[in-house]
Amino acid sequence: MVRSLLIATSLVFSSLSFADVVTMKTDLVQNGDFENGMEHWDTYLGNVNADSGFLKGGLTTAYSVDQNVSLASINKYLLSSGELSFLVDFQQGSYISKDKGRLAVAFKDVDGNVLSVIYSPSKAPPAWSDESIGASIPINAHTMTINLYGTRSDGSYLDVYFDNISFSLQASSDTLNKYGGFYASDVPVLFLGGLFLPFLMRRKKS
Ligand SMILES: [Ca+2]
Ligand SMILES: [Ca+2]
Repeated sequence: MVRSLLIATSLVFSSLSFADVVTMKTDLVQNGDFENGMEHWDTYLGNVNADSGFLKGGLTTAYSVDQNVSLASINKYLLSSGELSFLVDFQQGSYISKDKGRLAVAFKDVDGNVLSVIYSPSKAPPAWSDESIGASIPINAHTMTINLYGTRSDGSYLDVYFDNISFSLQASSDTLNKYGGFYASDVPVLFLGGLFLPFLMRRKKS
């Protein structure tokens, strides 16, 4: 009896694991491709430019650049379910793999308290590299800050490059059936892949 219950439980978990995961690319991060210079991005440390259509450092030892994003357009029932995740895709590069950078995503509550911060690994890819980070979104998240950070270890210029930063929302199809679509306005959703696919793809890159 105990044994058949255990088997039944593991079957339930494995079938949940293979539920469809739905990914929707949003336009919540603006000018993530830096084609409009530094519009929507604030520089808090060092100096940067986007003269070539991507972010890069100037004659500086470190830079820190932020974009603050409201999450008000997201379906609040879905958000408060605790079953909503995000994925940030971006491209990162460097000059001769010396100066390192990383991207971070911070979620804050309505009072501006930080609820969680997720960091990409600090690295200096030798050529443009496709990167992504993801995690669950805290239930009380009200705003999000995308932070780009670079430090110089070689030469005069801080050669940490970022481009094509995009923000996607993810939830299982079961969760969406229960709480509605991703947005308060309930935009139709796009169905993609299995639950483990994004994790496997991320693992392969690291
Ligand atoms: Ca660009
Ligand atoms: Ca350098």
